[in-house]
Amino acid sequence: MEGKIVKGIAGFYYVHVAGDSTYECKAKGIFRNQKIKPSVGDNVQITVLDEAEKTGNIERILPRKNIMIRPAVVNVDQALVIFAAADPRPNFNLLDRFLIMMQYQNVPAAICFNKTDLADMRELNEFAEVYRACGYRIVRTSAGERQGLEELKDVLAHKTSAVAGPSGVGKSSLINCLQNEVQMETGEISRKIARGRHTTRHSQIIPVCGDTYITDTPGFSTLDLFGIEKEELKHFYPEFAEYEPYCRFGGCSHIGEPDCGIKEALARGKISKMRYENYRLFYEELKQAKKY
Ligand SMILES: Nc1nc2c(ncn2[C@@H]2O[C@H](COP(=O)(O)OP(=O)(O)O)[C@@H](O)[C@H]2O)c(=O)[nH]1
Ligand SMILES: [Mg+2]
Ligand SMILES: [Zn+2]
Repeated sequence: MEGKIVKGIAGFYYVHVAGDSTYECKAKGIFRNQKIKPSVGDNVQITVLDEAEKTGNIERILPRKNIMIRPAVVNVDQALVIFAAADPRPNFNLLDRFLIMMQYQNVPAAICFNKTDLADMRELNEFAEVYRACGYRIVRTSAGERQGLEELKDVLAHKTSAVAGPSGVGKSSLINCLQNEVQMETGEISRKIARGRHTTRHSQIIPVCGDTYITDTPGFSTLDLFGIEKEELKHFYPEFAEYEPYCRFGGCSHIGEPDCGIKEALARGKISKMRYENYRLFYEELKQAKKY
């Protein structure tokens, strides 16, 4: 049988077989045979040991499409970066870091602004427009009032999406709105108690329906631009591409050089000032990091 590892805890792997159910599996012999450790997101072949008990053994890990480091999930089709429109206010520095790291890992990203019920919609639409103009698909939702869920489902359909975003923005609440099988614990209190079966302490994949999967991952509020060279940072800004041919210098960093297409586009309001300012900050950060 073939399935997908949706969760791994203490040497057990939970393998979801579409249209069937979830088997608790060991992975005896896998490391010896394939020299890799099973990971959440792996498509695997299993043999059933006990059909009534739903236990099995993983026999083979099928080839991986990609590997995401943070969150640690394999075979991801896209990232869904979730921020709250308010409470907490979106941190665009962090949003840009997420987008850069996803692009660096070759994972396309869509952005979800949740808690629209608390938002100043005019302000939110302006922010959304900045990112839409960069080529990102944007969804606006309220898990609280169950708004925007159809569009969100449309973005997720037939894909495995990795959720990313800071704590408290409503990641788990949204996942609960999308399906009924697994109810994640939500809110401040549950995070403090952290004893439930579905608190977000490990990465896990949740079947939404058919071939649509979503991962819930612990939120994180800082993100290192790990592994990126300052010279390649500009490649992770999709909106730069159109204006780069107008830079005088081929290797233009768009910081201090004269006749820079990006800075001209910035002056004409074609590139977002906020996005560019973060670019400069990140560039400087990567430059400093290199020194140590
Ligand atoms: N007003 C409002 N509150 C929300 C919404 N979505 C989630 N919340 C609340 O925000 C808090 C954090 O939600 P949670 O799903 O645990 O966030 P996570 O840390 O990103 O998984 C909880 O108290 C939720 O009830 C929303 O759309 N509107
Ligand atoms: Mg959560
Ligand atoms: Zn330039």
